[in-house]
Amino acid sequence: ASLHGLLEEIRAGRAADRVAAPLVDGVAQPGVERPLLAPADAATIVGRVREADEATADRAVEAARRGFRAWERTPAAARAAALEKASDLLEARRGRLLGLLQAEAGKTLDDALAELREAVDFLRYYAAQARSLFGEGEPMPGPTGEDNRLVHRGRGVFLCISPWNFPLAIFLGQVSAALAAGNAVVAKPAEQTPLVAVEAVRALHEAGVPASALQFVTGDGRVGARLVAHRHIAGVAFTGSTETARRINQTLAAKDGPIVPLIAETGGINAMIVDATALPEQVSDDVVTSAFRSAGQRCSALRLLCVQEDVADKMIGMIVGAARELKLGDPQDLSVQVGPVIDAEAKQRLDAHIARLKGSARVHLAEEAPAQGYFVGPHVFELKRQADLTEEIFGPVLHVVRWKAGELPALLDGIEATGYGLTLGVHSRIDATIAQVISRLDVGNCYVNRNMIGAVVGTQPFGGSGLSGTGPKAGGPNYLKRFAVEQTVTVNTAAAGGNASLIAMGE
Ligand code: UN1
Repeated sequence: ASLHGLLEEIRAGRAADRVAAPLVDGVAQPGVERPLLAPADAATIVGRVREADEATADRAVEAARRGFRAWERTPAAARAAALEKASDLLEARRGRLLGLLQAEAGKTLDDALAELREAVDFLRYYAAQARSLFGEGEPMPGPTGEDNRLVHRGRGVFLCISPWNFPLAIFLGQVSAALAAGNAVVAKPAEQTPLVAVEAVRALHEAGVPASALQFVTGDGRVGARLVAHRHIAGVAFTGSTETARRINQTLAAKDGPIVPLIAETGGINAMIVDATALPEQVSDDVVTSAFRSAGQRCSALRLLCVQEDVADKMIGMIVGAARELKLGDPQDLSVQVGPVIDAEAKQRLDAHIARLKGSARVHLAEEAPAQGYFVGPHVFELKRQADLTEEIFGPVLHVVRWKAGELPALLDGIEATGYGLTLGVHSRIDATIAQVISRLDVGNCYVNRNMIGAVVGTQPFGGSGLSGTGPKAGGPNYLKRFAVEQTVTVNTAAAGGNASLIAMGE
């Protein structure tokens, strides 16, 4: 379709008056309503969210519990077909979804399109995985006269808590994986982005996921904490801050009853190592993309650029020159490359960090931001040492350090010592250097001579270790298994009446 046609669809999709209400068995629940303001101007009401209270949260878990058995008994192929149908619905509703991603989450059209693509990919990838993993079970080798199979099945009620920075893709990635594996789901979107999430839930319901198998609970961290503590939650998938993941883990550990797994995808202080042999134009391009695209609001984004001294002035100059050209503003304007940050709190945190660094670091770039809306201009600061950056800064702020030949091992030790391990970039034309960097760092996603964002579902399984997450990697071949329990079924096929088809009944 033409760009003009797409923009028309987006305009039409934006017009509707929207409310995201908690859905228990598909029925909108009462609650206090709060307007959702567009981050681009902090004034336009994009829609309203109706907040769930604790009683609603409890009811959603109970309802999911009742929905679990029927959904688990639905053959994996039928579950997969429902996810695939939902992916078609998302594509058919792209105007509305892109419009919401722009208005509610402040995404540029490029970012919104990439996110819609990723959401569709997650649905189709996990559907395909469900077919192969959860169908007949995996035949295991063994003696004749016996049939051994490893069967995967749902755990029960899975709680999915998702972030505002990918309100469609990560929301659906978690939910579709849990559903594909045969779990009932209680989904809690980020409090900033419930409108696009409820669209995703509606698409899944319309595509054949029973309302009882997918419950939707709005609200902030208090509601999230209530859900995590509920005794009938059998597993939790969480993407967000390391600190929240830790709190979730503590709550789960303190609960009575079965041990509950947590699949967490958290933050990073992602570094890129650039040596003197790197191609300057390529580095500049990849740094600007990795640090400033999506206004730096990706957990994969580049935070710490480490450049070899010999080329540092030249590289920093090129990067600053390119970053200065970025157009900041309302993401609904097609020429804009950097949109707003998500809310007032995010802006305050970034502004405070920037003010601190203006007093303590060398300032290479400090772009002004529009006064209205939650904007932060791109910044480039040079730090004296790697250890000066101790926390994840979630926005368009790039930190740079220089290293001299011989100092690389100590620099890598310092990066490793942060405990984070999400993404890593290496730019070099020396294979031994590339191998040295990658093998020293326990980082989930390593990118060599390219940018560090936009992992592709099924191609670049995504996720980190240490403070950055538990694994398994989203969009990878092992993700679904963590949402499931394993059951080994051994049938004596030599016994009278022994029949391997018993296994299908047992499933
Ligand atoms: C996140 O920002 O929470 O590779 C994770 C990427 C995305 C990052 C998602 N998959 O840029």
